Amino acid sequence: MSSCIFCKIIRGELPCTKVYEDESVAAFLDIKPVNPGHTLVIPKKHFENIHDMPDALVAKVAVAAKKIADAMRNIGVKGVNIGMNNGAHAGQIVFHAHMHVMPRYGKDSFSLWVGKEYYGKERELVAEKIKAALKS
Ligand code: DGP
Repeated sequence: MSSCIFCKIIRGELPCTKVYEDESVAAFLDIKPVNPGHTLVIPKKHFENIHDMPDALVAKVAVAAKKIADAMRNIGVKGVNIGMNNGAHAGQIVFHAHMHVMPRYGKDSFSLWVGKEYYGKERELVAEKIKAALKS
Protein backbone atom coordinates (compact mmCIF):
# COMPACT_ATOMS: atom_id res chain seq x y z
CA MET A 1 0.00 0.00 0.00
CA SER A 2 1.59 3.29 -1.12
CA SER A 3 1.00 5.40 2.02
CA CYS A 4 1.68 2.68 4.63
CA ILE A 5 4.87 3.37 6.62
CA PHE A 6 5.65 -0.32 7.09
CA CYS A 7 5.20 -0.94 3.33
CA LYS A 8 7.62 1.97 2.75
CA ILE A 9 10.10 0.29 5.11
CA ILE A 10 9.72 -3.00 3.19
CA ARG A 11 10.29 -1.18 -0.13
CA GLY A 12 13.41 0.53 1.33
CA GLU A 13 11.88 4.02 1.06
CA LEU A 14 12.14 4.55 4.84
CA PRO A 15 15.03 3.39 7.04
CA CYS A 16 14.77 0.72 9.71
CA THR A 17 17.06 -1.35 11.88
CA LYS A 18 16.36 -4.80 10.47
CA VAL A 19 17.16 -7.89 12.52
CA TYR A 20 15.55 -10.64 10.41
CA GLU A 21 13.94 -11.29 7.06
CA ASP A 22 12.84 -14.20 4.91
CA GLU A 23 10.70 -14.42 1.76
CA SER A 24 7.45 -13.40 3.50
CA VAL A 25 8.37 -11.78 6.84
CA ALA A 26 10.59 -8.91 8.03
CA ALA A 27 11.53 -7.87 11.56
CA PHE A 28 13.01 -4.54 12.67
CA LEU A 29 13.42 -2.58 15.89
CA ASP A 30 10.46 -0.51 17.11
CA ILE A 31 11.28 3.24 17.20
CA LYS A 32 9.52 3.57 20.60
CA PRO A 33 10.73 0.48 22.44
CA VAL A 34 9.37 -0.87 25.72
CA ASN A 35 13.02 -1.87 26.24
CA PRO A 36 16.02 -1.88 23.87
CA GLY A 37 15.60 -4.67 21.32
CA HIS A 38 11.78 -4.39 21.11
CA THR A 39 11.15 -5.83 17.67
CA LEU A 40 8.24 -5.63 15.22
CA VAL A 41 7.62 -8.71 13.09
CA ILE A 42 5.56 -7.99 9.98
CA PRO A 43 4.32 -9.74 6.86
CA LYS A 44 6.03 -8.18 3.82
CA LYS A 45 2.68 -8.06 2.03
CA HIS A 46 0.23 -5.48 3.35
CA PHE A 47 -2.58 -6.73 5.58
CA GLU A 48 -4.30 -4.39 8.02
CA ASN A 49 -4.45 -6.79 10.94
CA ILE A 50 -4.56 -10.47 11.91
CA HIS A 51 -8.15 -10.88 10.74
CA ASP A 52 -7.16 -10.16 7.13
CA MET A 53 -4.09 -12.42 7.08
CA PRO A 54 -4.11 -15.96 5.66
CA ASP A 55 -3.59 -18.49 8.46
CA ALA A 56 -0.34 -19.74 6.91
CA LEU A 57 1.10 -16.22 7.02
CA VAL A 58 0.00 -15.75 10.65
CA ALA A 59 1.95 -18.94 11.37
CA LYS A 60 5.05 -17.61 9.55
CA VAL A 61 4.96 -14.33 11.48
CA ALA A 62 4.45 -16.20 14.77
CA VAL A 63 7.36 -18.57 14.05
CA ALA A 64 9.61 -15.59 13.21
CA ALA A 65 8.50 -13.90 16.45
CA LYS A 66 9.50 -17.05 18.36
CA LYS A 67 12.93 -17.14 16.66
CA ILE A 68 13.51 -13.54 17.74
CA ALA A 69 12.24 -14.24 21.27
CA ASP A 70 14.64 -17.23 21.47
CA ALA A 71 17.51 -15.02 20.26
CA MET A 72 16.66 -12.41 22.91
CA ARG A 73 16.76 -15.07 25.64
CA ASN A 74 20.19 -16.11 24.37
CA ILE A 75 21.53 -12.56 24.86
CA GLY A 76 20.40 -12.22 28.47
CA VAL A 77 16.85 -10.88 28.20
CA LYS A 78 14.98 -12.09 31.31
CA GLY A 79 11.51 -12.54 29.78
CA VAL A 80 9.65 -11.75 26.55
CA ASN A 81 6.13 -10.49 25.89
CA ILE A 82 4.73 -11.17 22.42
CA GLY A 83 1.65 -9.19 21.49
CA MET A 84 -0.39 -7.92 18.60
CA ASN A 85 -2.76 -4.96 18.60
CA ASN A 86 -5.61 -5.53 16.15
CA GLY A 87 -7.88 -2.56 15.56
CA ALA A 88 -7.89 0.97 16.97
CA HIS A 89 -9.84 -0.17 20.05
CA ALA A 90 -7.00 -2.59 20.81
CA GLY A 91 -4.39 0.18 20.55
CA GLN A 92 -3.30 -0.41 16.95
CA ILE A 93 -1.68 2.74 15.57
CA VAL A 94 0.05 1.42 12.47
CA PHE A 95 -2.47 -0.40 10.29
CA HIS A 96 -0.07 -2.89 8.76
CA ALA A 97 -0.26 -6.12 10.78
CA HIS A 98 2.67 -6.60 13.17
CA MET A 99 3.64 -8.61 16.22
CA HIS A 100 5.58 -6.94 19.02
CA VAL A 101 8.39 -8.97 20.59
CA MET A 102 9.26 -7.13 23.78
CA PRO A 103 12.28 -7.86 25.99
CA ARG A 104 11.36 -7.73 29.69
CA TYR A 105 13.26 -7.34 32.94
CA GLY A 106 10.58 -7.64 35.62
CA LYS A 107 9.43 -4.27 36.97
CA ASP A 108 10.66 -2.19 34.02
CA SER A 109 7.78 0.29 33.54
CA PHE A 110 5.80 -1.81 31.06
CA SER A 111 2.51 -2.73 32.68
CA LEU A 112 0.15 -5.54 31.81
CA TRP A 113 -3.65 -5.38 32.12
CA VAL A 114 -5.50 -5.40 35.42
CA GLY A 115 -7.95 -8.35 35.39
CA LYS A 116 -11.66 -7.66 35.91
CA GLU A 117 -14.22 -9.82 37.70
CA TYR A 118 -17.07 -11.63 35.90
CA TYR A 119 -20.54 -10.92 37.23
CA GLY A 120 -23.54 -13.26 37.22
CA LYS A 121 -23.75 -15.44 34.09
CA GLU A 122 -21.44 -13.19 32.04
CA ARG A 123 -18.59 -15.76 31.82
CA GLU A 124 -20.84 -18.60 30.57
CA LEU A 125 -22.68 -16.26 28.17
CA VAL A 126 -19.57 -14.88 26.54
CA ALA A 127 -18.04 -18.38 26.27
CA GLU A 128 -21.23 -19.62 24.56
CA LYS A 129 -21.11 -16.73 22.07
CA ILE A 130 -17.45 -17.40 21.21
CA LYS A 131 -18.10 -21.16 20.84
CA ALA A 132 -21.11 -20.50 18.58
CA ALA A 133 -19.06 -18.14 16.41
CA LEU A 134 -16.28 -20.75 16.15
CA LYS A 135 -18.80 -23.34 14.87
CA SER A 136 -20.31 -21.06 12.20
P1 DGP B 1 0.77 -0.49 17.40
O1 DGP B 1 0.19 -0.14 16.05
O2 DGP B 1 0.17 0.27 18.53
O3 DGP B 1 0.74 -2.00 17.68
O4 DGP B 1 2.30 -0.07 17.43
C1 DGP B 1 2.98 0.49 16.37
C2 DGP B 1 4.45 0.54 16.75
O5 DGP B 1 5.17 0.92 15.62
C3 DGP B 1 4.78 1.54 17.85
O6 DGP B 1 5.33 0.84 18.98
C4 DGP B 1 5.82 2.46 17.25
C5 DGP B 1 6.25 1.73 16.01
N1 DGP B 1 6.53 2.60 14.87
C6 DGP B 1 5.73 3.56 14.37
N2 DGP B 1 6.29 4.13 13.29
C7 DGP B 1 7.48 3.49 13.10
C8 DGP B 1 8.53 3.62 12.14
O7 DGP B 1 8.49 4.45 11.22
N3 DGP B 1 9.59 2.80 12.29
C9 DGP B 1 9.67 1.87 13.28
N4 DGP B 1 10.76 1.12 13.34
N5 DGP B 1 8.70 1.71 14.20
C10 DGP B 1 7.62 2.51 14.11
